[in-house]
Formats: sequence, structure tokens, C-alpha cells
Amino acid sequence: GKVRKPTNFICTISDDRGEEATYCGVPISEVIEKGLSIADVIGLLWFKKKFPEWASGFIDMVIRVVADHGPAVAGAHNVKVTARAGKDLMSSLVTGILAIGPRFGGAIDGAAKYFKMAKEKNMSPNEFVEYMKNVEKIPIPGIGHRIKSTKNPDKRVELLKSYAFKNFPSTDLLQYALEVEKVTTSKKENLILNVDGTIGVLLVDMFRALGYTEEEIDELINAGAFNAFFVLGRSIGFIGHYLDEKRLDMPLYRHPTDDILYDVKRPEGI
Ligand code: Q5B
Repeated sequence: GKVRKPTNFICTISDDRGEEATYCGVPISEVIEKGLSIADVIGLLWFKKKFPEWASGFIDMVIRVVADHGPAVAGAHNVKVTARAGKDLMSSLVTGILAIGPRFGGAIDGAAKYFKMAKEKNMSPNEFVEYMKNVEKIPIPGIGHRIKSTKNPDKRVELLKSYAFKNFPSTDLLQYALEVEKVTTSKKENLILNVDGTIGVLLVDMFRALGYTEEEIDELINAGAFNAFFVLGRSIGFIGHYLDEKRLDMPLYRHPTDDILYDVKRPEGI
């Protein structure tokens, strides 16, 4: 019989060979006819699943609450500076995305990883905080915020928590993270469970409730799939900041020298 030639690529998420392309087997026209949301499309293309309404609703809320947090955050700042250097949309957008990292927006995977590990190992919240300080020697991902604190709570976190308490079958890891927050905020009021941390632990709770095994969840975290929600959502805001710069026709940005400490010393021998 015929032997299929070996292929260079394998694709398990979409197919463009028929009359119309499919998202994980679902034709795009069906996506539209059935009124599937952006969150449903994420479910199909990232996780190859049609998520139940409560999970799609959560994903939709995540994308909406992380879409922007003003012009001062690291990523938006990069976008604005790059746009003002005359660069195009894509160049400006990627400078914003490239600023997403363990300190800014990209702490979702780390929060999921470490809170999950701590709960699995039955660490008390105090033991976990000590472990992160003395063994991992890193700030706890998902804890701490530059401007939000117990006195100035993050409304986004409140929204995510109340959605989860109302709609999730279980909020086990969120509740553990809230116990950890009690320990950290007793040391410093800005060491709250932040937006990244809340999304991270709730994604673990979500995938567990959807029947994923612990190993499957670890694989997603290791692949960067949890940070992907921030990357996608915040791209909406980054594009907004780029368009804002173009609309305002802002000139080249140069940082004021009185905001820079110049500490340059000429080396000996020259
Ligand atoms: N300390 C976020 O730091 C920040 C500690 C900690 C234990 C911690 C810091 C941090 C983990 C990473 C994380 C996501 C850098 C944040 C986001 C999206 C955003 C952003 C926006 C948006 C803030 C002062 C003292 C030191 C530290 C201790 C701090 N964090 N201890 N665990 N996690 N968090 N990032 O205020 O004794 O004085 O030496 O790295 O989750 O990015 O809106 O801006 O939507 O765009 O600058 O919301 O917390 O304080 O680093 O100078 O530390 O607190 O050890 O102790 P700060 P630092 P000491 S959400």
C-alpha cells in the first residue's frame, strides 16, 4: 500500500485543509454560530478542550482584568518609548511583551509552581515563607505589589476571588495562598497576594477541577502556559498605548538627566 512520507511538523490543534479551517476540529463558522467566546477559542487552541461555562468565564475575566494597568508599568513604558522612537506597532508591542518577567506580570507560572509545591508538601504558610527565603532565596512569586497593599487593595484580585468563591468547584490552593498572605502582610502591608499570584493559584484550582492530573498541570506551568494569559491580555493594553502615542503624535522621548545619577569614573592609565 501507500506509505505516508515522514513529515517535518505535527499539528494537533488546527487544520486548514478542508473548506474552512477548524479549531481543534470545530469549523470557524461553528465557533461563530454557536457564539463561542474568546475564552472558548483559547480553550480549543491552547488546551484542546471545550471548557465548561464557569472555567471559560474565569478565563474571560482574567483577560479583561489584566488588559491594562496604566502607562507607568514596565511593559507599557517600553511600548510608549519605542513608539516615540518612531517604531511600528509590532516592534513597539514586542518591547512591552519582552518586559513581562518574574517581577512584572510574569509571576503567574512561578506562583502556581511554588504555592502548589508547598501545599503538596504540607508546608504550613509560615514554613513556606521561610522556605522561600532560606532555601529558594527568591521573593515569593505572586506576593507583593509596588502600589497595592492591605490599605489600598487591588480591586482586580477582589473580583477574581469572588468569582472563584462563587463559581469554582474548589478553591483549595487559593485558600492556602490567602493563609500565606496573612503571614507576609503581617511583615509588610504591600506583601499581598497580587494579581499574578491570584491568577496562578486559581488556574491550578481550575485545572484540578477540570480533571487534569498534577503532572499535567506541572507540564502546563513548565511550558509557560499560565503566564500566557497575562501576555495575551496585556497585549490589548500595549496596543492601546502604542495607538495613543501615534494619535497624540508624541515626539522622541529622552529621559531627563536630572533623574539619572551619573557616577562615571575614568579608569587609571588612560
Ligand atoms: N519582598 C512586585 O516589590 C515586587 C517579596 C518580599 C518575600 C516577596 C516584589 C516582587 C514577586 C514577583 C511578583 C508580580 C517587585 C507583581 C504585576 C502586574 C501589575 C504591576 C503594576 C500590572 C514589588 C522590599 C522588601 C524586601 C523584600 C520584601 C518584596 N516582595 N519578600 N516575598 N514576594 N514580588 N510580581 O515593593 O527586608 O526590606 O529586604 O518581586 O509577584 O507585575 O501594576 O505595577 O498589572 O501591571 O519594589 O500589577 O514584591 O519591594 O522588591 O524592594 O522589596 O519586601 O525582600 O525586604 P517592591 P522590594 P527587605 S504584579
